[in-house]
Amino acid sequence: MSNYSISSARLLGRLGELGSIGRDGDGRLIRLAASDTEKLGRDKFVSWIEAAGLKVAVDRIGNIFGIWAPGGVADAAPLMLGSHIDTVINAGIYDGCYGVLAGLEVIETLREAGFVPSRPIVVAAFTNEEGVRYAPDMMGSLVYAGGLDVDTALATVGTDGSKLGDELRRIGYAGDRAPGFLKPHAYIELHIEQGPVLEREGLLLGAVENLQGISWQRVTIEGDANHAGTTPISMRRDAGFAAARVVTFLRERAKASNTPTVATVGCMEFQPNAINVIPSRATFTVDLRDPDEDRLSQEEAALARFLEALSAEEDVTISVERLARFEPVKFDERIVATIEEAAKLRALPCRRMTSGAGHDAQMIARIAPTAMIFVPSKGGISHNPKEFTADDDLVAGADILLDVVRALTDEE
Ligand code: HGY
Ligand code: MN
Ligand code: MN
Repeated sequence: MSNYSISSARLLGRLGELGSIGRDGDGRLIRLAASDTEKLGRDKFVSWIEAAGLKVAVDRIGNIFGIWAPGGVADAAPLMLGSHIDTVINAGIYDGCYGVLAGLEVIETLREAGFVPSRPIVVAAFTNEEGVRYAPDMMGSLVYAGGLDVDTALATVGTDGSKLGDELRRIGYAGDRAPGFLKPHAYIELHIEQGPVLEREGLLLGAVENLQGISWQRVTIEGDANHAGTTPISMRRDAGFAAARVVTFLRERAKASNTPTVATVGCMEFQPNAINVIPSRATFTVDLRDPDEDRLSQEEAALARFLEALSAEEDVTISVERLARFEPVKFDERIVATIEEAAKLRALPCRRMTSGAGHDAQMIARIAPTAMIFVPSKGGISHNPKEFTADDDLVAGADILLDVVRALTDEE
């Protein structure tokens, strides 16, 4: 198979351009799902799809698709590429955007090379992968895969009190296509690793064979506001202290276990949040992950037991709301092997690995054979403006995506 290669200038230029869209006054990149800044990113992506001569489609949850369906193969199930272009708060420029723009780049390169695929090729940008404004994360791909009813998703109320459906309408991305309107023949997602493994092992590519389970919960602890100076420790119902005990419980338990379990308290709010008032309420989130479903369930049960005991010891009331729960996912062996084969043909060092992060691929794997390709993250850093992947690695990853796409659409 003669080696095509993507246009590095076009891919890297677009990554930089998209990465400049949605910066706040302090230069932080923030394109939360269905926000004004994300609209600007969406508009830019749609303009690139149209300039490439692809058909644009938007479904009811706002997922955007660029469709290349050459005559004669238009009715075949498409090969789907993609990821997301929404970001976390103060994000890097590669998370999600790399997979979407590389997918578009692969299609443009193949069209320019006169390649005629055996099936349509589609690039997708899924709505609300990050889940920062509206939980759960990977929402657009979950709806697309039939894992969440679209009207239920559109009714989701965000952390800012907005409703997803209203916001999609407001930014002009409440599409008309039914989620799932294209049933993929296969789905491949190219993504930065967002972890330290490839860099630590001096490897360039990850053929991702599975993805760990995710559990998101919001915990509310109710105590009593009281005077910080006059209230003896023994008489306090201190929601803030109780919350702090949960944070240390989670870290100490994960640290003591010799398992890959990870636990994170990423958001925490106190009420009334005043320096001289004992917090009457603490609201925080718990993100638990593990590649093994039984262990993940055990961690959830251990937290529930701890909260019960804590409530009695600290004389506080504790309530828990589940925000997301996804079991670990195994990807398609044939596609993983195709990724490894493509790396071998280009003599690029590659290893099989697990994804620590959640991705749209874990949802689309419910409806089509799916796998992912990783490239290294410098220092394993992500969800941070210091997120970085070397240009050569970005281009090599996109070339491997190109080769895998050709292998999967070169069939007679
Ligand atoms: O949470 C995740 O792993 C993904 O970045 N949404
Ligand atoms: Mn991502
Ligand atoms: Mn992310």
